[in-house]
Amino acid sequence: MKLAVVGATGLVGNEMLKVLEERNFQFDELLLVASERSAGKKMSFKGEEYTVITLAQALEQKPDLAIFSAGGSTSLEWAPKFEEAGTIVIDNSSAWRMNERIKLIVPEINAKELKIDHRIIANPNCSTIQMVLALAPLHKKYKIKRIVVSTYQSVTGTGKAAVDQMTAERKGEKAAMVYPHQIDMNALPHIDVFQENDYTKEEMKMVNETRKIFSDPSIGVSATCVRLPVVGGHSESVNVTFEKDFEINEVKSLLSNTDGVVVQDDPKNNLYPMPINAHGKDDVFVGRIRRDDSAPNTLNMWIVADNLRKGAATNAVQIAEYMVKHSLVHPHGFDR
Ligand code: A2P
Ligand code: 11C
Repeated sequence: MKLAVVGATGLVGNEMLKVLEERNFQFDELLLVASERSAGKKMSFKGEEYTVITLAQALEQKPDLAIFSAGGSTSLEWAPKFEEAGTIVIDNSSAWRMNERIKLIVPEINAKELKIDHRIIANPNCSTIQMVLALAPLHKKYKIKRIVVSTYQSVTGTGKAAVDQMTAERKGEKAAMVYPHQIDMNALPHIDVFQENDYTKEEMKMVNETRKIFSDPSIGVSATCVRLPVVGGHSESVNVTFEKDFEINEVKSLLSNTDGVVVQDDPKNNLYPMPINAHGKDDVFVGRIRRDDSAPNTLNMWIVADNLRKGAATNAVQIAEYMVKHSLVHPHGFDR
């Protein structure tokens, strides 16, 4: 099996390599791919040195599996070329997510939708993944009617250049501006580009991706996405209304028994999820679980996860693991 990591020099790519190593993902050959700017650069994986190559060079080598985290336009242009060459593409960008022929997968929720003819598979947006993972067991039991979510997102979601902007501002140095405003000591209610309807693209991803993952276009979702000068993870305040009523203890127990979810909810001891603790972890942390007494069947909770892990690299590697386990990736040399 020949594996390509596209965007290997970026923040998600870097996390991807850590996750592949930690989970001992099996392959025979690894291609580290980035832009022409990085071609020839040396990187190491499990103590071995690799030379970064371009997308064109990687394509010539016809990898069996490629995990893309190099932005939407790169995926839009190159994923079909790899697909054509017989490569399975797991794509972290927003380029393919809402395409009807493409599956949008959070393995714990809908991996069963994956079949042999799916050659490009989309990884959802980080803020969507952590929210739907925590909501999935509750949706199954009580059926979601409406979600109102406000996010508090880490600068790592934008990439390396954004972390550099924040760090320079913090040191009082001149920063190369990635955001339209200073990010350090600030909060920007602006993630990704504004749409015709005055919501941002990030907000609309939360609406549309949630409906697609739950296969339920009737779920109401209203999102406000905010960037904070934080690294380590995205936090979300989620207010969710169900069709059926619930018991708080049952909600906590359902969440505690969900794979990939950890309940941290002991307000008397100041225990609640925080990005500083989620950093580097694969789980989604949930706390501040409480009834919203202002509306029927409505719950408040606080959801935190490392956006580079379960929000990106870990989820993508879990998709790859599922596909290998279910023989949906053919080893190198298999006659396609
Ligand atoms: P490079 O380092 O050569 O620019 P981040 O989100 O942290 O900024 O990382 C983005 C990743 O996507 C990097 O690995 C970057 O490579 C890669 N990338 C960006 N544009 C392209 C492109 N046109 N072709 C291939 N890789 C790209
Ligand atoms: C952010 N959620 O935090 C974004 C990053 O659609 O995959 C991921 C963008 C995407 O800025």
